[in-house]
Amino acid sequence: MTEQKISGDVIAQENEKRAAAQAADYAALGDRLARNGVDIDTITTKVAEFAVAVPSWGVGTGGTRFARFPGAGEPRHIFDKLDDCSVIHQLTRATPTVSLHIPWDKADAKELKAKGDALGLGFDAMNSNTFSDAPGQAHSYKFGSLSHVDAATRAQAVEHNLECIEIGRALGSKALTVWIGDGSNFPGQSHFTRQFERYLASLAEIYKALPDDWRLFTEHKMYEPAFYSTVVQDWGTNYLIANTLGEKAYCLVDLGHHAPNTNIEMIVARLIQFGKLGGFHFNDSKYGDDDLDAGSVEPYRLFLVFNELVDAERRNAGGFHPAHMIDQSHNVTDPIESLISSANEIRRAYAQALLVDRSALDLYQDSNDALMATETLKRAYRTDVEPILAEARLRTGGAIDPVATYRASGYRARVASERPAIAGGSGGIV
Ligand SMILES: [Mn+2]
Repeated sequence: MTEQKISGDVIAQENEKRAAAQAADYAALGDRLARNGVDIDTITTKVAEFAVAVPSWGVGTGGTRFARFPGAGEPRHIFDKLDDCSVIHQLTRATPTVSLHIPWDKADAKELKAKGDALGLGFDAMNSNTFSDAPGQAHSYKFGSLSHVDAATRAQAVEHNLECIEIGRALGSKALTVWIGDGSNFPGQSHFTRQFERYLASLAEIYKALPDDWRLFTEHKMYEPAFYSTVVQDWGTNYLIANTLGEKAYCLVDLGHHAPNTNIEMIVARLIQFGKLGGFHFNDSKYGDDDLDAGSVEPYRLFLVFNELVDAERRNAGGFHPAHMIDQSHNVTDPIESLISSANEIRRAYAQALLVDRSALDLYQDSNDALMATETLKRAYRTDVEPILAEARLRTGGAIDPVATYRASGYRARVASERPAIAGGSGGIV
């Protein structure tokens, strides 16, 4: 019996208030889609099957390098974090797994597994951390980790990643995500080639320890914390890494890790074409790695990314099974509400992309009809798919309106009385 943090009665009462309107809206949208030969239930079933992992670090309030303003009832440790993650999944039915971060979430693996099982949650990709120093570690990562000039520091960073794999094995995880803060702050500070050679050698050692049924995801980021150069700065370098390491190595695309205006959907298409798209860290951004809620600033771009994913799904692109994860920092909202909303936005983009008339699009592309080609995408994007998203939640035991239901449940006030506020603390942006 799964432990439920929100009472089933609250969900039922809240759904009851909205059931008639939902049924009417779903029927109306179903009629409209049927006129175009689309069966709404087929779309709803696919949406209901679409899952995205939540990051354990996302349920704590984030911050910037200037300050962090803690919220009420913040999780004190990984077990509280898992409780909060289970609330998101209970209401959305879209987030059955949690991505852990070591050492922030370090705890006895058996206890973690038991807690996950009790809450009905699984464990997604493990995330290592060699971008900050853990208390008591022998060698500092101030000047890098896997690419550090000192062999002992590199060995320590490799060892940490091997430990993450071991913990992940005990939890049923099947992937390791490596993002490093290595780079340089000044021209001339680091030798680009030697630094990248050291990185590749370190990563090869980690790759060797990877279980056969695991995947290794490397994440590129153009800048920050190193401001002049980063070792894995873009998808080109990321592709070189995945290609050099072998078939279990894939590129992870974090939407916020690119320069503004970068055509990310095209990067996604290239990585799919060459069988190296590992998955995503979903978030949104305006200027840099803002880690804003998915779809909050550029929902059309999120749709265009999903347009590529649905296209690949339809034509059974080789090696295509991307991992979907959220990576966000919630600075001014209740993190649970932001993650609920983001999971919905990600599913929304997926549902809209499923509505693209692909045979029409093929014809317009092949006849150089630019206007109708782009209009075909817009037509799908303009469809209000909210009744489909709500129906997918309702049919799987979730909430028609998950944020309203969460607020009605009083969960935040309840945990606030049990969890004292933590001053400072780490927000965590990776
Ligand atoms: Mn990320």
